[in-house]
Amino acid sequence: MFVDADKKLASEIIKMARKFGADLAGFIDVESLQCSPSHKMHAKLPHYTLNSDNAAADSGNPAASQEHQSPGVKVNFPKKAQTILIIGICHPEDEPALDYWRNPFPGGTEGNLRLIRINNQIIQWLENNEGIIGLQIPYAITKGGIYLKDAVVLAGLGVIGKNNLLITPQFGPRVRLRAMALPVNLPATGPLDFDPCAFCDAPCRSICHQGAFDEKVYSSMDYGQTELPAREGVYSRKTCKLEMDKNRDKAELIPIDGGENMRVAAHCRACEFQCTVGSASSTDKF
Ligand code: B12
Ligand code: SF4
Ligand code: SF4
Repeated sequence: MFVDADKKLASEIIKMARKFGADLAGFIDVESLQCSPSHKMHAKLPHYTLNSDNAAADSGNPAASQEHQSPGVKVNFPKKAQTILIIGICHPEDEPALDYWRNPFPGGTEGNLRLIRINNQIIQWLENNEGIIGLQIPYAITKGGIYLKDAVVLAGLGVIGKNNLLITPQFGPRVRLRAMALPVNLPATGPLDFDPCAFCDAPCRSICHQGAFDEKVYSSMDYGQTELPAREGVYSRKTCKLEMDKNRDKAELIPIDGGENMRVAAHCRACEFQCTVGSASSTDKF
C-alpha cells in the first residue's frame, strides 16, 4: 500500500529524471522484475560470448573484452534494491553517432555515457534532497546488469515488438535504456494498453538481410513460458550477432571531436528503422 508521500516522491524523481535529460522514466518493483520473461529465461540460455562493447559500456575499459555468460546462473540484483528506476533517451535516426561504439571511450557509446550522466545527476539529487542512495545498474548482464527491455515494459513505458525491440508510443524502438536501483518501495508506473504490432505485417522482420527472424529458435515447451524473443521465439541472437561482428570488423580508425583516434563501429539498426511507430510519418497510422 502506497501513501501519498511515496507517490509524491515517485513523481518528483520522474520530474527530475526528465529535467536532467531523460525522455522516458518509470518504476518497477524488483520482485516483479525478477520474475519477468528474460530474467526467468536467463538461467536456461545457452552459452553466449559477449562482445567488447558490452564490457566497455560498464568499465570504460575496452581491453576488458570477451566475457562469458554461463547457463544456470541467476541475474543478481543489488541486495538492498526494492525499486528499479528505468530511464530512456530517444535515439533518432539522424543522430547515428549516439550509438557508435568507440574504442577507447567511457561508457562505450555516447548514448550510454549520456544515460550514465543523467543517472549520476539523479543520484546526486536523491542523496542531497531525500537522503536516498541510488545505485547505477551496469549495462552488461555479467557485470550485474538487468534486462532493460523487460524493465521498461513492466514499468508501462512500451511493449516488446515483433522485431524483439522495445516499442514505445512516443519514439517507437528508437530509444536507449539504463537503470538504477533504489532502496525504497515506490509505486510502479505500468501497465500500458498499447500494441502497434497486433495488425502489422512486420516489415521490421523482412528487412533483416541476415535472416535473424527466419526460424523459430525458442519454444514455449522448452522454456516454460509464452513470452519469447520477438514474441513467438523467432529472433536468433546468434544470427543477429553475425551482423554485429561484421559491423565491428568494418570499424574505422577516425579522429573524434578533434581529439585522438578511435575505432568507431556503427551497429545495424535495420529492424529498428523499419518500424514507423513514433516517427513523424506514423502519426496517421497509430
Ligand atoms: C546482449 C544484447 C544484444 C545481443 C543479443 C540480443 C538478444 N536479444 O539476445 C546482440 C549483440 C545480438 C544485440 C543486438 C541488438 N541490440 Co542489444 N542488447 C543486449 C543486452 C546487453 C542484453 C539483451 C539480452 O541478452 N536479452 C536476453 C534475451 C533472451 O532476451 P530477448 O531476446 O530480449 O527476448 C526477451 C524479450 O523479448 C522478452 N519478452 C517477450 N515478450 C514479452 C512480454 C513482456 C510483458 C515482457 C516483460 C517481456 C517480454 O522475453 C524474451 C525472453 O523470453 C541489452 C541491454 C540490457 N542490459 O538489457 C541490449 C539491448 C537490448 N540492445 C539494444 C539494441 C538497440 C540492439 C540492436 C538494435 C543493435 C544496436 N544498434 O545497438 C540489435 C537489435 C536486435 C534485436 N532485434 O533484438 C537496446 C534495445 C533498445 C530497444 N528499443 O529495445 C538494448 C536495451 C541496449 C540499449 N542500448 O538500450 N544486443
Ligand atoms: S514494424 Fe513496428 S509495429 Fe510493425 S510489427 Fe514491427 S515492431 Fe511492430
Ligand atoms: S539488428 Fe540487424 S541483423 Fe540484428 S535482427 Fe535487426 S536487422 Fe537483423
